[in-house]
Amino acid sequence: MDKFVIKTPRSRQAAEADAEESRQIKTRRLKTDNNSSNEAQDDSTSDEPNDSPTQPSSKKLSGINLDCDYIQLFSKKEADDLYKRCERELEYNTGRLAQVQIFGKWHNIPRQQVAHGDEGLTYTFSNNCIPAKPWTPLLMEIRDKISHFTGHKFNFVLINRYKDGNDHMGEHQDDEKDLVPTAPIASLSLGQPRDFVFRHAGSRGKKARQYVPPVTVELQHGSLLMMNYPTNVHWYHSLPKRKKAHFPRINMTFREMVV
Ligand SMILES: O=C(O)CCC(=O)C(=O)O
Repeated sequence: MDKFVIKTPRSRQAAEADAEESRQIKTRRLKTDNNSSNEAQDDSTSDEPNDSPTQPSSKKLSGINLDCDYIQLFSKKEADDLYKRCERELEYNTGRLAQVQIFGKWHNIPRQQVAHGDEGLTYTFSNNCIPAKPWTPLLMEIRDKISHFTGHKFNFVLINRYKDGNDHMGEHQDDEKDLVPTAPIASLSLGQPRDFVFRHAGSRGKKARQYVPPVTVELQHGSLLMMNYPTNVHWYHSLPKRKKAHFPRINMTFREMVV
């Protein structure tokens, strides 16, 4: 069985991270490359590196009200092909749809973004309402593969493209009222591996009620992170800046929106 490694962030990492993350605090890190070991429960039957699309390995990530499954869903070749098709076919939002409003002022988001989904669905964050573009054959193919594997249906996908480690996503909860509250969010990563950090809601800020170590997962090319209920109710998540990440990454979060 694999093990979580509990360690203090290296000073270089801390310097690269967002301001909150740079505090010298202990964090749990789930090692996700095929050769590492960690404390998470490993549901796979073999220690061999996974290159088979039919037998993805799965690791359970759990903690206080934290329930996630990390799965290497696509082989390297499959993930390479999907990444190339995404780069050829996806068109990201521009103008107001690529901005957020904070204290009445519009700012460009530090990444590219687009949403696709069933007709009429929208996604609202930071005072901006993003309409879903129609599903494309590529996105339906990915959605259906994830649905087949997980047994969950999704009617919406939010896609973020990070050109390098400077692009990032700040700490937030996916708690929009449009989301079916108990439905899982399926997060597919393609391209540059990046750290994804969970922080317990009660451990944030000056009024922190309790100390729960943050949990960091490096999301690999072709991996799927299932964020199951009630993770999103109790934990925030972010994709911090990483200076050593030089290549683009595409993330798709498949969601079930209220209809
Ligand atoms: O790119 C990522 O992995 C983060 C995505 C995310 O947090 C979100 O879509 O809410």
